[in-house]
Amino acid sequence: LNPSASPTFVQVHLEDTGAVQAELVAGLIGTGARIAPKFLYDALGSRLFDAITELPEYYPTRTEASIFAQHGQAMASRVAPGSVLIDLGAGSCAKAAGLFPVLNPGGYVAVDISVDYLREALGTLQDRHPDLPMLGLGQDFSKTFALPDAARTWLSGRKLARAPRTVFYPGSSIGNFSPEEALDLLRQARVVCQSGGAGGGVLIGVDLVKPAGLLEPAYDDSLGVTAAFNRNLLLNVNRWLGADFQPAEWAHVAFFDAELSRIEMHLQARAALTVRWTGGERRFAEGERIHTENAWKWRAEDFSALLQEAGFGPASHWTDASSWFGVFWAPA
Ligand code: AVI
Repeated sequence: LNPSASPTFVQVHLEDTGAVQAELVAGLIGTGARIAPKFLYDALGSRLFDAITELPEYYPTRTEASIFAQHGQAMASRVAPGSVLIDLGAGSCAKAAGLFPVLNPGGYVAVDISVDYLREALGTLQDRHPDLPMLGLGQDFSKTFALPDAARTWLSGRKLARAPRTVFYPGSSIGNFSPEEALDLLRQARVVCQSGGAGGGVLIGVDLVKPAGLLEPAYDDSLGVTAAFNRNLLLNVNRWLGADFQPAEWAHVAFFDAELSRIEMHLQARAALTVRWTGGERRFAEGERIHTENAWKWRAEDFSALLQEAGFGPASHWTDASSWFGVFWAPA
């Protein structure tokens, strides 16, 4: 029996319902209501996000793909062959799988909040790469990121404990963290990279600063898919809290704040209304907003400096012809 012929799955402890509810209520009752962006990604939200990536206005996904296609070989000259590719927010695993032929990893660890989401994708991928050891890790890495003991045991069992580790974080998901949070995540990623053999590092996709006229339509598209994605968060919150949000009562608002260098997404009450949930309620005035997401846009030199501040060595990066998006490599 080939021990690597089927993927292994490990689910790391998830927050309990009470803690999630307490976090939601705290965000709703304060002045300046907010709901964390993770609530955008229930089953429907994940599908809507997939649809967003195909919209004409949403340039990041296809621009990043073009950079991988054009510069994959150059990236491969930095990434140690045989390294363990640790894919953060792997989802369908498609981006990493597209790079297997050039990066030649020795193992693949797909990390996403739920192993259930990974099960199908990783199973199919394993059939296509029967000799590549694969681990699906159900982990919310947004607050703390470290490989759990079960993953380290799995790596040792496949003789990968001393293989270099490449943390792969495409899609500009790092942009949904504030600069301070991003620094913290990168520091933790470096510890993971350093815990294998020499030659580890990060390979990370970052959306770059550009005029508001290009950025804003990407977050407020003409078909209204991003608006549906944003409003769907309310349906998810209704399930978590037993709340009675009516999505139609909320307008999608997205704009670029050039000073903070970030897109902000909000939901804005179309009229005065009251939202009730089990054990509480909140009155919203007409025009009052709930802040649901930020997407920071980086200048390439600032992101290289952030990598260095996190302890990484000098970064290389590749962009498209218009410098809309950057893929960065930095050695641990
Ligand atoms: C997942 N993340 C990188 C997306 C972004 O562009 O910030 C989420 C998104 N929000 C609205 N559209 C896409």
